[in-house]
Amino acid sequence: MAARRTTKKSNVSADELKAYYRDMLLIRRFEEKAGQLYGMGLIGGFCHLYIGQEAVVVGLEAAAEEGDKRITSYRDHGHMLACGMDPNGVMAELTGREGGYSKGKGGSMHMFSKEKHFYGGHGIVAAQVPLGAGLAFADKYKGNGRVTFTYFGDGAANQGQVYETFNMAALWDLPVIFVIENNQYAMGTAQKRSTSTEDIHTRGAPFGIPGEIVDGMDVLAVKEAGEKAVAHCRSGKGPYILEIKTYRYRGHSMSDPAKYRTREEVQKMREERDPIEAVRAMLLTGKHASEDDLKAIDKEIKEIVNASAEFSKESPEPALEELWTDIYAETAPQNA
Ligand SMILES: Cc1ncc(C[n+]2csc(CCOP(=O)(O)OP(=O)(O)O)c2C)c(N)n1
Ligand SMILES: [Mg+2]
Repeated sequence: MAARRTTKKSNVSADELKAYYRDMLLIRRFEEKAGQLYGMGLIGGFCHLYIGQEAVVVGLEAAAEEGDKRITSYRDHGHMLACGMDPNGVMAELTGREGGYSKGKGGSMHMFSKEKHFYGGHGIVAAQVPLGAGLAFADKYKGNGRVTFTYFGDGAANQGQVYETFNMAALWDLPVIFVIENNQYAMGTAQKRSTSTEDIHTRGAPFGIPGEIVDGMDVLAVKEAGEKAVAHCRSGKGPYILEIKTYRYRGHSMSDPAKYRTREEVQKMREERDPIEAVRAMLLTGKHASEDDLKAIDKEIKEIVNASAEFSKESPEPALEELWTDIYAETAPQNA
C-alpha cells in the first residue's frame, strides 16, 4: 500500500488513516466487550460507554505530542485507549481486579497514568475542568511548551466552575484546550431542554477565548481542528475551545434504557454518520486499503480485546491489605 499517498480530503497518509481506523475500532470493540462483561455481572458500579464518540479522542490524539496532558469525565475508557494505555489494565480495573490501573480499587471512573499523562477519570460533573487548567498552569510555570486537553460534556458546560476556570485560563493565557464533547444529551436531558445557547463554544467569548464547532463524526475534521487549537496554545496565546458535535449510541450508563429518544434517531446516526464506517469507506474507495487489509486489522483488534477480557478474568481480586494503601502521599512535600 502506498504509505505516503495522501487522501483527497486532507493531507493525511494512507498509513495514518489506517491507524485512525484501527484506534477507533479498538475503542468500539473494547466498549462492546465491556458492555458484555457488565451484562455478565463481571463489572460492578457505574460504566459509561463511549461508543459513537470515537473520532473525538482519536482525532485529538493525532494532534497531540509527547508530554501533552489529558483529563476527562467518567466517560473515559476511550481517552485511555487513545493515549496508549494498556487495554489489559483498563479492563482489569473495570472488573475490579488487581491487574487494573488502580489495582481494582477505582473502577471505570477512576484510572490514571502518569506515564501517558492521563489525569483521570472524574465522576463529579465538570470537576476536571479546573483541574485541567491547573495542569496547564503548571506547564506554563515550567515553560515546557506542553498543552492540556480538558474534556467535558454539554451538560457539564452548564456548571459554574467552568466559567471561573475560563476566566483564570484567559487571564493567565494558560495552554489549555477546552474540549466540549457535545453528544447532545446530559443523562436523559437533551441539550435543547437544558442549555440556553445552541452553540456552547460561544460562551468563551466574554472571556476572550476563541472557539469553534467541529464535526465529531469526522476524525480528519477533528484532527485538523485539534492541530489549530494546539498551535494556538503552544504559541502562548492562551486557551482555546473546541465544541465537538458528536453522539453516543448507548444510554448514559449501562443502567439507562434511553427512553428519552427514539430508536430511529440512534439508527439514523449509526447508518449515516458512523465515524468508523466513514474512514472504512475512505480507505476502500481511495484504494488505500483492501478488504483483506481491513479484515486483518479487525482480527488484530478482536485478539487484543479478547486478551484483555481473559487477563481480567484471571487477575485476582485485590488483597484486603490494599484497603490501606494509596490513601496518603508516602512522603510529605519538602520545602513546600
Ligand atoms: C456535580 C454533579 N451533578 C450531577 C451529577 C450526576 N450526573 C452524572 S453524569 C451527568 C450528565 C452529564 O452530561 P454531559 O456533561 O453532557 O456528559 P455525557 O454524560 O454526555 O458525556 C449528571 C447530571 C454528577 N455526577 N455530578
Ligand atoms: Mg452530553
